[in-house]
Amino acid sequence: MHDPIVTRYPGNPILTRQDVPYDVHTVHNAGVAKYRSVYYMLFRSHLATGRSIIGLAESRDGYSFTVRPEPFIVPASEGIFQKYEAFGVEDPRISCIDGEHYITYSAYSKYGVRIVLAKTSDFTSLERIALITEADYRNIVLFPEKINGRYVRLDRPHSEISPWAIWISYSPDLVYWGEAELIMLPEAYHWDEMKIGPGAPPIKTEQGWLSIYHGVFPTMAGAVYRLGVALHQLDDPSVILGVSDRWILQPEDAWEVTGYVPNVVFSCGAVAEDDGSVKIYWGAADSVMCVGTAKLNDLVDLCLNHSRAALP
Ligand code: M1P
Repeated sequence: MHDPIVTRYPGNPILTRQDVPYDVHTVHNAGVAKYRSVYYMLFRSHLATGRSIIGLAESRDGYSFTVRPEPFIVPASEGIFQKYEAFGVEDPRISCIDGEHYITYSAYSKYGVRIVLAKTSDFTSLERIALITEADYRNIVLFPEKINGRYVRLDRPHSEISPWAIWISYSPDLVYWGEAELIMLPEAYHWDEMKIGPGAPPIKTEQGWLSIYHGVFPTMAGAVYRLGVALHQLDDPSVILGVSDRWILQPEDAWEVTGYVPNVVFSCGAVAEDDGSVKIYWGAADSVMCVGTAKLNDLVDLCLNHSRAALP
């Protein structure tokens, strides 16, 4: 038996629907950013309609969060965003680039799922910038700095005929994206064989960009969502230096195994700390929020020394 790579916080789950001062049925799939010593968590919640909104919670230690009295993002009531957010907003990620906090989230409507780019400077007001994909895309993460003068993102388009895999693309201005390229595939008869998708925004390490992703395995009792890691080359993140052959986290705790969607751990956010550790946040069973810690060096080592092929 391997030692756990991720050490679960003993106080999990750290956020549940009971902590939210308005009526929601779940709390999950949160993007998290640390800014001026405060952890900001944007979390998704299902309403009684089955549609989702996004709330905001704050913390001084990354474990104990207080939820703001009102939701932070609800479907837009006017303009182009109203048309594409009508069925709800989901799975936010936060990337801090040049002092601005950019948020990418899924916008659902009868036209499919697209990604909205928004920004906030203070986690009080929100400015929607643009819809940055067509339908059907989910799981978009922005790299936290420009690389070779361009913004870079990972994403996960999905269709009936293509594998649900991780792609990369580039932008001069965060709005117009291009030069898309498939860089990582699920591997057949492997823990991530059914589909994969980017999780938390990539973290810069000396050896490369560390990307936490989710991989899905089909079973007779339904899909199992686990987390894995990949390492991208610093000056050209389309080059994957290694993908860990083993997962770093799988559903084990009771609230990960049962809930709104059973057997799911799903990350949209991780915070690298000054001591070389990383706090990884995950939604458990699409129901509650959890956190655990890992050493960045251990995750990099898994990618480089216990690798499988990125494009098997
Ligand atoms: O229910 C598990 C997850 O399923 C979807 O994720 P993906 O498209 O990457 O498989 C999303 O609905 C996600 O929000 C959800 O947690």
